[in-house]
Amino acid sequence: LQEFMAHLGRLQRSGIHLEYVEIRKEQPPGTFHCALTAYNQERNRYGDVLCLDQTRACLFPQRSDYINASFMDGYKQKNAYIGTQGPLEKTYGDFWRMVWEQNVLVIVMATRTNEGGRKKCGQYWPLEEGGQEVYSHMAVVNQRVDNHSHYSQTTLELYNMEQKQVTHFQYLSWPDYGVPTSALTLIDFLGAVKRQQRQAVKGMGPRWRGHPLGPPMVVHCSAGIGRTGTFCALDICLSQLQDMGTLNVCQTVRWMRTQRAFTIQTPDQYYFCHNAILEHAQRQGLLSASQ
Ligand code: PTR
Ligand code: PTR
Repeated sequence: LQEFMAHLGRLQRSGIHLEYVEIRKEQPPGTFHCALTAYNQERNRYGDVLCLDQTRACLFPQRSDYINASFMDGYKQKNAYIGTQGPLEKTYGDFWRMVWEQNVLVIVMATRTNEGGRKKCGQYWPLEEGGQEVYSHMAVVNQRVDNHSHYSQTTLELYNMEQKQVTHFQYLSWPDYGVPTSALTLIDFLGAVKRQQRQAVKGMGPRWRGHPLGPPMVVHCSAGIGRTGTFCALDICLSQLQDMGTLNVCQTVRWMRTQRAFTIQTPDQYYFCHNAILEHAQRQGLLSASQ
């Protein structure tokens, strides 16, 4: 943490912005062939936000195995996340198939479906308690909604051959290209998400034979790069801090961008990661308030 503080002290805000400008110059280390085939193109929400062939989360092959989604490593956990775009009506079935096939327990949504009169993400789950929808072959039932001040938490049951439960978390105060109004409320949200993931993994018992931290969490916003990247970077850096007492935002973001191209969209989002960690460290008493 001392090292991180010294680094921050040297850079100041404009220096952090410049560090991000340097990161942005690096080209994604792979190809986008699959995302660009004619059949798949209309399955991308944004023509300029594609996923790398090398890290994409493939569906079990049917007509196409494509969804705009990428595996991303977490802290000491390979494929801790699947970063993806906000589902399009056309891809609701693919999205739920991915959730089912990857044994996903937790979905994190960092956007609203509409912002500023523009559609940012489809309404891909039944919104009301008791509601149910069928997406391709999957029935999704809304069991319960808990509203918190900055987010909502929804328990969903999926029915295919068998039944599975997934918890959907939606963070409500984060405009795209922007940063959340409060770092600490986002960190509290992250805490709630992680608690649920831990609890759900425990609930799987010996049926789960993968990484002890469980199957990947699905994280999405509208394009699945700006807010999604910021959320994952923050999770990774806070885990680094907790485990090692230090962290490195720059390396974390550079690595993340090799897996889901273009993650973290603005200098302010990059700065926000630093600031959020500082606020967290202050709250935890790791720093005096004057630092
Ligand atoms: N890359 C990790 C690190 O930074 O330490 C090492 C690691 C890799 C740890 C994979 C756990 C891993 O999980 P899995 O059980 O999925 O291989
Ligand atoms: N070309 C799109 C646009 O600018 O409209 C790409 C885009 C959209 C990029 C949203 C990032 C966005 O934000 P987020 O990844 O946080 O949803």
